[in-house]
Amino acid sequence: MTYQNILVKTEGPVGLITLNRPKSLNALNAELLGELIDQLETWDVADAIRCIVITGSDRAFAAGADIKEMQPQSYMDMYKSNFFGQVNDRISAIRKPIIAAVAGWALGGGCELAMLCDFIIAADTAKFGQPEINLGVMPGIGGTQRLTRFVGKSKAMEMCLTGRNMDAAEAERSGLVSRVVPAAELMAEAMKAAQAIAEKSLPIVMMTKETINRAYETTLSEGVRFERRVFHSMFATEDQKEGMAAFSEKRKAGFRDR
Ligand code: CO8
Repeated sequence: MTYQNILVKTEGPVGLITLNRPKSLNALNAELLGELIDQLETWDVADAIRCIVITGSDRAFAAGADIKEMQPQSYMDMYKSNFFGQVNDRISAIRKPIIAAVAGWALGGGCELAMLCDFIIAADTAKFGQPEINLGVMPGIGGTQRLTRFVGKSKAMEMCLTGRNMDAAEAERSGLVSRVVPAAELMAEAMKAAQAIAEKSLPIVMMTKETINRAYETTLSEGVRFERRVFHSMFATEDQKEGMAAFSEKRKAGFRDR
């Protein structure tokens, strides 16, 4: 499949998607998002891919949904197409891990896309924000919900109500990103993390992702119960036997995804 708005490559078991609409700072139009989802869904069921990285350019991860495309849309257009709803639902349904490697602007839908990934590694140049209020709307791809869960009510309210951005250091302090690295090292660090994940047992990785995501969907006691059930089920895998045997035998585990 040839794409117009994203670049796609693989490095061993890691799939890398680079958002590529440089003239509009990777503004997320329908075509780009369609291509992104298509590639994510393709890799989600491809045996050769074990972890996915999404990145943008040095200047922008993505400066938001495409304002020029959205401007003339009516309520009925938005309601009937439910396009942003599908973006949220289909990216949330990806079972393999996705890392966002963010440099420059991650605004509006760009910040929401980064938050839809499983964790964010940020360059020291990264800037996160939900400036939709300046456009007479609010976040619409999960931003009001995810930002509030990730950084707390006070910061989420301030950002969404005033449109103020966070720099990378504040994003790390607030728990929005897992860590900040020098911009020149962003891709190497993100790919290293992805390669490390790719060496684990893929089914165990997928179950771990699913279980952590339960924390946002349920009560503590139900989440712990879910964790226990999944944890017990891991003892039916060959990879649990191999991982623990390798530790005792002081060797590297050879996981077989079984
Ligand atoms: N959409 C369309 N075009 C954009 C966008 C965007 N979000 N962001 C930047 N561009 C374009 C600019 O129009 C400009 O194009 P041109 O050269 O043709 O004039 C080009 O990219 C470069 O941008 P600037 O000249 O503005 O670059 P600066 O370095 O001066 O500024 C900024 C960079 C601060 C990032 C600035 O471009 C900006 O403020 N962008 C808009 C940020 C924004 O408001 N994002 C939120 C968008 S709304 C959204 O994401 C809602 C998502 C959910 C909707 C769900 C509805 C149901």
